[in-house]
Amino acid sequence: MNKFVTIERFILDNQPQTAKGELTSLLYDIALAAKIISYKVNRAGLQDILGRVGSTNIQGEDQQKLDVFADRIIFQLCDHPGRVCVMASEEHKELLHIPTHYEKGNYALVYDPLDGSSNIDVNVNIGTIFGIYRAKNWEERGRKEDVLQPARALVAAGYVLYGSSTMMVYSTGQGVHGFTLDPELGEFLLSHQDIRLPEPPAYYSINASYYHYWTPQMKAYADWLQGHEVANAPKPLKLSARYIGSLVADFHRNLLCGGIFAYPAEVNKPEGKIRLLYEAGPLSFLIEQAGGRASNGRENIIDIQPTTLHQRTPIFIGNSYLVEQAEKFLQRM
Ligand code: P6P
Repeated sequence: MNKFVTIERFILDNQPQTAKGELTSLLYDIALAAKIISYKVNRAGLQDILGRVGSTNIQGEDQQKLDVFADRIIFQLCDHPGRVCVMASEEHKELLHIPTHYEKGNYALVYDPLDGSSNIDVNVNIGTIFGIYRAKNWEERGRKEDVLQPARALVAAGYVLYGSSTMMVYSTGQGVHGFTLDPELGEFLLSHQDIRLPEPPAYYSINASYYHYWTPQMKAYADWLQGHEVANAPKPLKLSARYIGSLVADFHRNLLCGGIFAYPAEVNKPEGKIRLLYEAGPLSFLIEQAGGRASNGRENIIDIQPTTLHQRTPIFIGNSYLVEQAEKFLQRM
């Protein structure tokens, strides 16, 4: 007899007593948003929802219709139930406040509604990334201080991967757990309990087309990842290259198979591309829960204090040994 464990049941059964209630309900709300977005993503080719809306987001990137849809769904499902006091989204320059006619809650939600959107029109996996903080000051109606917290302060983080199946993977600090959407039931069912990074790692993910823009130290690390012996470095591991160009998809494969994803700084782009608050931060929380690490090349990303909503960070995330080697290579004189 199959033991169907829905995400709702699992969240409820595994929340610390203190958190039962608002956080549990907020995770339900995000799971519901994921189901609605999944419905649209899986029909994107059949409805007039592919392509651009003709506007650009704060990042200056063309906004895809599905980006805008996903952003709106998450905000609308979370703005009124009274769990959240403020939100920050990749698609909005400023904070998203809770309308004054709604009760405010005690959590702050940060999210990238649809990461990897350049892959939408070519049917490649895309994803939603989210992080949940406890508000710093429960009296106020949500301020920047409530979202500008290091990822170590997260009370929950996760992602949704829209691919051959839709999966929701999250952690509340008690391990990383994966749920697969059963389209007939319309339920996320527990499919990957207690995900741990396997050893040895199998993959490295990096966009080698930027090789010429990297520092000599980063080039040496990339050569080492490819299997080249490098002076004064340990023997390289046998790794295969996989790069989808969709952060959530690359992260998810490395989480399940072992590996590292790197989006390093370039000589003229010291901050790299990946955003700290709603991409690197939540994923660094997850990877530590799964036995791995995330670094910007010098320090753990989970401990970086964000100063602005959309700041970027170089990122090396996954297998602890490979991340540690990245730091050693990058700190060479
Ligand atoms: P590049 C998607 O736009 C994204 O932010 C991540 O999902 C992905 O890992 C990265 O950019 C890909 O960037 O420069 O390799 O195309």
